[in-house]
Amino acid sequence: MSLSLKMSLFAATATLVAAPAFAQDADFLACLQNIKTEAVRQSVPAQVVDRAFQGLMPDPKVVELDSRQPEFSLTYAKYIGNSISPERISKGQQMMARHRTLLGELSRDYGVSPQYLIAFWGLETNYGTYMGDFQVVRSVATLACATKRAAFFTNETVQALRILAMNHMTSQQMKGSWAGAMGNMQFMPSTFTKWAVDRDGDGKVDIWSSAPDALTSAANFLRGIGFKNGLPSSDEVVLPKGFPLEQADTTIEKPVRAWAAMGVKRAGGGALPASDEPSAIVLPAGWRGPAFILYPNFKAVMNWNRSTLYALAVGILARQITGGPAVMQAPPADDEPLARETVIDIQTRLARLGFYTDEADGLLGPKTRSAVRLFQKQAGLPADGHATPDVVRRLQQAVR
Ligand SMILES: [Ca+2]
Repeated sequence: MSLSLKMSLFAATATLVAAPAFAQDADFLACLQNIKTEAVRQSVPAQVVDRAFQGLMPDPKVVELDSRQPEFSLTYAKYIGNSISPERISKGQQMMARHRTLLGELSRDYGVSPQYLIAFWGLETNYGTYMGDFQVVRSVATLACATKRAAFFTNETVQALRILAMNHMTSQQMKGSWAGAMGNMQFMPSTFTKWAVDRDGDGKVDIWSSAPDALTSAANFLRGIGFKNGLPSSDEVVLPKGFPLEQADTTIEKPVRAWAAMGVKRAGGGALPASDEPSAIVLPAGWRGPAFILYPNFKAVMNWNRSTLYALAVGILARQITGGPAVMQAPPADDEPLARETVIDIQTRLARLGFYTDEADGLLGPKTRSAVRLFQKQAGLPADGHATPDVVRRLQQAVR
């Protein structure tokens, strides 16, 4: 699911790069034959595979979408603005009310807070309103046989075939995103075969049209990836004056009490929970924007989708669904998404300063942030690791 979501968010600002040539029919058929061998080894009846693969051709749309590269990094402001809307919050509240009994049972049986299940549902498919119309077997077989991620998608295709076998459905009925994410919660086939549950007792696991099956499957998955009722995934906080900004990083963990002792408070002024759980502070829009403390459940949310902005959005939506406040601190208005080529440019300059040793890949990851911090320190700027247009300009002037 992480894959499809990130891709779909990027799609709006993506450029088309040259699509790889299609595999020759013979290559595609040989690839399908390999997948069939593995599926049969995993107890999928051969006739189920044959029916799914009969006349199957690679999907050129899937190959094209897979070849797109994000042109810009996403900013916190843009991501959260796209993810959280008054409509999404109020529809989430309606869903909480509509499924109250089931959600209460799931909270008791699986230890996952209802508002998180509803928040994932809202972010993945807007509560089931867009689940994708691609044929999943065709999508994942195309990705297995015509892209560089063969091993991952070979397994996904095998798992998709197992779903056909266990659910007695046709591959035409099994719909999803172009990258194979399915149903209300956008489960990849391998997530489905490992975690999906038949809750309504009709003998089929239907994550497309049964809300009980979809929500229970999400609860089972979320528990499986480490979510526990207790502290939320994150809280907005206010940092005291003089807070050492280089400590605001996902890699620096302290007990919640230790941050409180440094003067970190909840946004709005309340005290942090009296807890010894490990936690980290992040500044997703830099030191001028909101600060968040990340509790252990944040890591569980990241196991669903490995994007910090996605995980922050889950926590923000979950809070507002239960009537909690919106994020109080506005992000700076002059923050801008950086073009991939700009990120490559600053990585190259940071490397010349000896601050960055990785490949210049155009992605704003932890190593780039850490290199930006070193430059900011040297330049006497607040060391938040956030590459604003101003930081980029100063770096370009400093390193020619
Ligand atoms: Ca069912």
